[in-house]
Amino acid sequence: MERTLVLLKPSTVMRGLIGEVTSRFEKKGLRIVGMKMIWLNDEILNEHYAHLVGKPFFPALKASMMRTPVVAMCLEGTDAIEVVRFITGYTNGRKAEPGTIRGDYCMSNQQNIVHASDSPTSAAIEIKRFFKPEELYDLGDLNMDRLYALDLS
Ligand code: IDP
Ligand code: MG
Repeated sequence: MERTLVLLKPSTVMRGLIGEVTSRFEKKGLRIVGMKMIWLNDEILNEHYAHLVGKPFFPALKASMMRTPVVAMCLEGTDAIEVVRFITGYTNGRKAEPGTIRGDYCMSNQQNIVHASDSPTSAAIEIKRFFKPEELYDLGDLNMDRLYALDLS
């Protein structure tokens, strides 16, 4: 069972899509084990997007991430990191496949609806960045038989 970090970006908040996008993850069968709104600042964004410092769009990206609070959520499931990236779709919304979240909800490369951790290493770091241990819940085997049936190992 894996956990991954998702942020619903300010474009999602401003466009009233929090419920719809959250619903995509829930309907897929990912379990929400932590969820809250946070207003991000320079410090956390410099850390979170450290791999993009120096890119020409970096200041605009940071400004766009601070326009409203974001919704941070920790999602749990078998192969959750890969599954969430797969249903999130390609970074640029104009190139993302229809059926993916970015493909269905945005036209932007920058304001592309969600952030999703891209590897087990970054998921572990990012979950810690946005959640204290006591803000994450253990749901035990709740609904597991319906979500996975005999897939469980
Ligand atoms: P990802 O979100 O698909 O993992 P990254 O390359 O990690 O993509 O970039 C992080 C975020 O930076 C993207 O989600 C997007 O908001 C923004 N971004 C990435 N590349 C560009 C670009 O070429 N122009 C504008 N914004 C970009
Ligand atoms: Mg990334």
